[in-house]
Amino acid sequence: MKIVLTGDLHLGCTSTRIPEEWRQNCRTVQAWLRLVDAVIEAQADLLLLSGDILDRRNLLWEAMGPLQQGVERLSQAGVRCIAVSGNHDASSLPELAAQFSNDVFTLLGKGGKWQRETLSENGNPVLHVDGWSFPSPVVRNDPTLDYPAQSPTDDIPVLGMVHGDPGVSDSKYAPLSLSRLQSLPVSAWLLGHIHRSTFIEGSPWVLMPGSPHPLDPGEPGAHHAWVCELSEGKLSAPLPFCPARLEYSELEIPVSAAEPPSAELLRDKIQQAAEENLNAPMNLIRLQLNGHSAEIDSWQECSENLKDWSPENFRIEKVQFSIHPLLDLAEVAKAGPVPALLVSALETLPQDLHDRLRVVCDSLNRHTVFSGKELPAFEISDLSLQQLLEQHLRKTLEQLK
Ligand SMILES: [Mn+2]
Repeated sequence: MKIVLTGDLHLGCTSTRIPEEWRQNCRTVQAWLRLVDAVIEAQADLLLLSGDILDRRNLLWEAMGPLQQGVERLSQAGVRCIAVSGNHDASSLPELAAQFSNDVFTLLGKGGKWQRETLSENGNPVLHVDGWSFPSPVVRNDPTLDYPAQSPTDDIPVLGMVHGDPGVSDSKYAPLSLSRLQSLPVSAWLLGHIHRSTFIEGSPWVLMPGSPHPLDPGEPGAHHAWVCELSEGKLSAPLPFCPARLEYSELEIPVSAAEPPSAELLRDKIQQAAEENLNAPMNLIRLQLNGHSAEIDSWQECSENLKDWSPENFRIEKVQFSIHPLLDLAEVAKAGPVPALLVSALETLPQDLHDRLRVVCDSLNRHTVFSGKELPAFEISDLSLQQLLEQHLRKTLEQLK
């Protein structure tokens, strides 16, 4: 049995900050219809939707029609949909579900009550799907506290579906705890709500599928649905499926003091970085221009011209200009004891200062939202620590000058 997993489509929305000519292809409705085609083409048996399928801020008629059409086409191709509702579609998804028979579109866990649907293959039960739906847009309790955690009476795998906020215990969007999820007697979890995708191995594995189409620059990186196989009573780990046509990304372009400012050179550098780093047919780039130069104003002018540039597969959404004046460090060091100290720190960072900063960074790392052993903590590496310090020391020296 082939299963496609996704959530957070937010039908009715269009990605932000995109050029007008990309608009049509950056509607979430468009992404949904492409996903439907891909699911049919892959001959999947089941499509699982983990909430926030419909966006509450947008006109429902604009989203409801295409959702309905997609479900109908899937049903004709023999693909069943099973969904739970999220904070956005707590009331609209039940409305949609009411228009279909249960074997075409199943909304699990209506009214915030856990519900099980057992799927069969050739007349034999092969998979239990347990789901819980938002009864209203705000839910302050962890829904898994009511999960009927009786140990399964058969050997059939259980896939749990719930929309909620992992690791945020005071969230008003159904706080979830990853360690609790992984302590329950299920084989796999499909979550919804977080738009960036994360897969956590283990038993059960936990998939946060992310949104299959990105909505704004705050959702950088690859977006896609996922696919897994159920065979011989085992669910395989999910793999990316149907990549989004749009990707938001950040590109760093270094400029060296030896390079004379030129619009052509800048475009060549960006083009090369684009070829090396961009994968989607449409990419919206936030550019970081880094380096040192004696001709900052000219570089500034070159970067302003980038706004009118329309290459085939990317647009520049924003330029973060970080080119700093050239400093003759030997000269600056002569200005007094403090500049001399800073210059020497820039050349070789004293070990005790490095160690103390390392401690601060480690404690920052531990304070990120997904801290603890459940997910890897955000890393401030030694290299980025070095760069961070260099930036600040240089800034201080520029001001002293
Ligand atoms: Mn949500």
